[in-house]
Amino acid sequence: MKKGIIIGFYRKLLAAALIIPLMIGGSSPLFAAESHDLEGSPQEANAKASRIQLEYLDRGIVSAPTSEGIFLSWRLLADEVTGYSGKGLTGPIFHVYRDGAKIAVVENSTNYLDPSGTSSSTYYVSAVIDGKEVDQSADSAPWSSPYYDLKLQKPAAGMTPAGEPYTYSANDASIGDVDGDGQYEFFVKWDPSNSKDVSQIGYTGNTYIDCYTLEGTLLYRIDLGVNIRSGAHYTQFMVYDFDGDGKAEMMLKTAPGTKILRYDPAGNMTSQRYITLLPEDVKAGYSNQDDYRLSKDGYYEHMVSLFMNWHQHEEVASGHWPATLEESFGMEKKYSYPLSRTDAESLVDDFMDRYAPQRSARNNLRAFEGFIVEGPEYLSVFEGATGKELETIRYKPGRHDDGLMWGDYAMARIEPGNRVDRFLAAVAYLDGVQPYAVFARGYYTRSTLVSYQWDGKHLKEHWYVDSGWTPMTNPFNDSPHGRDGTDAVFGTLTTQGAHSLSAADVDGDGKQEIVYGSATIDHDGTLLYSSMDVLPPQNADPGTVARLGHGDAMHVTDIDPDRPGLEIFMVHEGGTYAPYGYSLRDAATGELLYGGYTGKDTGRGMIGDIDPDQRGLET
Ligand SMILES: [Ca+2]
Ligand SMILES: [Ca+2]
Ligand SMILES: [Ca+2]
Ligand SMILES: [Ca+2]
Repeated sequence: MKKGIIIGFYRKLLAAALIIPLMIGGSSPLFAAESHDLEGSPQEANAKASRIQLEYLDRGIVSAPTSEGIFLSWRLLADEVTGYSGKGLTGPIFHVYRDGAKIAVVENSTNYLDPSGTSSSTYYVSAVIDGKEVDQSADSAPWSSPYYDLKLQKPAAGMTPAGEPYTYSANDASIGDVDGDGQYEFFVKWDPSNSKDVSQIGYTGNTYIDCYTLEGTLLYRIDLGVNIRSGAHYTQFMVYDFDGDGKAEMMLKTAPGTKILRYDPAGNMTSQRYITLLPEDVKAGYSNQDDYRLSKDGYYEHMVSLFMNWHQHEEVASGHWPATLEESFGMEKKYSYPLSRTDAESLVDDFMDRYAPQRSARNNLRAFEGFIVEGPEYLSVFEGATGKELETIRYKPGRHDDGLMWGDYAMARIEPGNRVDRFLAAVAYLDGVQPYAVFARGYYTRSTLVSYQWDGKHLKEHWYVDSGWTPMTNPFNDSPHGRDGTDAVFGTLTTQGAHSLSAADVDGDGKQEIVYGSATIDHDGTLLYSSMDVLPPQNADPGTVARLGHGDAMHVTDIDPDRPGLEIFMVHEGGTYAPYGYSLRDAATGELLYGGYTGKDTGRGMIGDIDPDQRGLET
């Protein structure tokens, strides 16, 4: 068959549920869902699978030279799966061809090592059902190396407003078939050498996201602009075919100044186009030329303005926070309110030069610069193949302020712009049929998640989860971590989030939940559970019930095959305020299976089958 015919064949398959996604959200939930399904009748499983809107991908055959011959690997497509055995999924057998001659019959596997293969061999495989070859893959010629080197086009080096030079290196990546030919394209995030953690002061270079073909052609570049800071927590880009037209879209947080750069085949830029600002923002005077990055002086002014308006802050007016800043800082009352500019400046000086350094020697607010704490925040959808902006909406929820309400000034370490700017995202089959985009903001204090459906034209909000603010008696001296948010339903979500989230069907109904660190949001946006336990005797406050809490690493999959369903392994940061430094939980209920108190921030954790003599994975 010619390639076009093969593509036609696969296009037909699109209607019937296709390939098993390789990975979603760090686990393979659909795989797990199907395992559940297969426990019922195969007919039922196939009926369910046929409703799921999956990626349309080709056989994906690749060949690579090894010291023992040419290694071939290809895909098994979802509709080809007939069941499973102790060795994994079962499906068609495959005929392997080298230079037009059949050299092997492969059963229960999607790879083959050809000891007689050479660098000039050409391969294809055919799936065989009921003794008949039902398709034929594209031809594959071995790579020149055991890996494939996709050439990237590194952005030019730059200079910050403070005169610091920076360069670029490739960072996060994602994949999606943007043009519907069944072959993945590649999305690469460029990270400037001065990218910053949200707790670190300073300017950063812009973040870029490139889209390349497998052959290395740069299709376009999204320049996020100066109003999106660069760092691991700021930009989570989701690449997926959300509307099921066979072509992937990209969604991510944007801001005025974000633009799409296009190139000719020689790599020369041919056009640049800014995203569309919301009409009310244009009316309010915002433009794509804006630069909201705070300078040191700008931050000082920002604080003067905050202090001058102290008397009318919502939490002050309601009596939750001290009526005066002197009281907040533990000083005798000196000034009358509303504060005059002179008095506000005196208080900002005192705050920056005395109060903050007294809280922690590491607080250096005079040097605070490079953060973005004002200006519109957007969520944009881009067409995967061209980078064309399809829709831009307001990012939900907005930052509200520079982190004051988020507790960024409350702890000993004063870190404006920290907790407010923690972002996570995922693709999840919330209804068991379609992929939804999930975007999350905050996890140490106020914790929020919002899910969207993309119909090809517009984002439609599906559900919204918000813990509410964590109440504080004094935003400049309090401990907001581990405290319930104001929302009656989602208040316990605070401090449970991790640095990642996972989409996984934890209760086996075919619909994916969001495993949000130590809590899990059910597929319908309700709270499934928020894991808590009693602090052990060696803790400073034994007997108290506390959250399992935040952690830096989390893994969700069928860790213990002898227990039904999935398990969650996580490490925890809470130290003496957390019941466990590490925990294994039942993913359906959050029930603890095992865990250990460590009394310190347990920062890293991993799972894997390191001992083949023990069933299941080790943690
Ligand atoms: Ca493609
Ligand atoms: Ca699409
Ligand atoms: Ca479920
Ligand atoms: Ca299990």
